[in-house]
Amino acid sequence: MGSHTSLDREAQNILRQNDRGGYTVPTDGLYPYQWNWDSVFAALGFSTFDLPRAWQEIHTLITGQWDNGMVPHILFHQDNEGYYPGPEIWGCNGPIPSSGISQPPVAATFVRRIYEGDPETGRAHLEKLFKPMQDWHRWFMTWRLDRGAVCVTHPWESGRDNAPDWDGTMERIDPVGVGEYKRRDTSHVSSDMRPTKFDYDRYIWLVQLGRRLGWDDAKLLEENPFRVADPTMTFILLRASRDLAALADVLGAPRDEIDGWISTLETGAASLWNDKIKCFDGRDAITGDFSGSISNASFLCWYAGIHSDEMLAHLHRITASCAYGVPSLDPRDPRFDAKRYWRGPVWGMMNTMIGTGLAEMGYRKEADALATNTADLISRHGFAEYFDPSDGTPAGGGVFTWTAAIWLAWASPSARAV
Ligand code: 9WN
Repeated sequence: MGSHTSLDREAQNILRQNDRGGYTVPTDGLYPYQWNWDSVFAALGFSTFDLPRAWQEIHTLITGQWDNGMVPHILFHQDNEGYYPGPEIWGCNGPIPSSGISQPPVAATFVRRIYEGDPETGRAHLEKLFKPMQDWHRWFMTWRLDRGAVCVTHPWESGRDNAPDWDGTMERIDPVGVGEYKRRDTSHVSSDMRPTKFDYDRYIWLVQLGRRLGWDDAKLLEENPFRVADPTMTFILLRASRDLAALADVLGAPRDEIDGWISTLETGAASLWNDKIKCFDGRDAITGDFSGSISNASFLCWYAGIHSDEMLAHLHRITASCAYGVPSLDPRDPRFDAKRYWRGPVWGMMNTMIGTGLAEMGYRKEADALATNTADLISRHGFAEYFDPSDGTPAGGGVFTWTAAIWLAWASPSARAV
């Protein structure tokens, strides 16, 4: 186990190493492009030691914004054979070759935090970024609501690709005509840590559907069988809208529209409560069925400013049941799979949002315990993409950007000393 200052240096080196000039890849090989929420976490990490580079990361992300306000989940700045599906499969027409879906909008929250760290230099950046972020939020509010909760139209959009939240919906999709394709992910990482072929056929089929419909939101709303109200998106957009409203105040911009979104999203968040399992849960917007899962996204409620004693009880029970929390799925769930991606492993960036929410809502003890536990995990097992919650075995990609970033900004003892 290294000292925390040498780990701080190692984390900085990872960010530098994954920097491709203006944007950061999540990890070399497995993910060779700019991913949306990874990039915002990268900016947060950079802000601890290189502020101009942090701002540059966000500006580069925004260069990919579509005319309708959507900010894509992947920007394909350069060709690379190592990832499938690439830009030619997505067939999008944005300003930069991209995917046709978005990802959880963590930007306004971390832009606010970076700005508040140095308002003097941050002001000019804020002036440029505020409108694009508001346009992006408006796009979600226009196209993605179900009873006020935010829906995803592809599992990749939630950022929790193979979470059990989508199982019921995925089962109803017949990926007819998907054809032959060659996955690249399993040439970088063992297949038992990745989504199954069942999932991948449907991921690709949904991309083909979007492309056929020209990524037209109105047509997708009618024809896409995948539409799930997602706790990740809903809690993150709610939280980010509160931060956007605070930024509007800083700039003296009107905030009425944003306040309206906040109250709609509060109703939406409440609609994700599954009383059967006493937990916030994913809900199929077409059938109305809940997925019945207690996931790490369920615990983003505090990050969104929502108190819940029942969620606190789940958190205590689950974190007591494994060496490293918060697992992406309740270990008691029969679908739990300790190394398979979003069906069990621990993700440091999710812990950062959960811990931030806990601290802000006054659960100091739980917040500190989670940060200490995550710091212990990373110092013993490295900067992996995700980890087995039972013993910390690193899984997925190595030398991972967002794990390094959250070390620097949240988990490291140096981050907590400030
Ligand atoms: C698809 C980059 C991304 C993360 C997601 C994570 C994973 C991609 C994949 O990697 O998804 O977007 O190919 O598996 O699930 O959250 O942004 O790190």
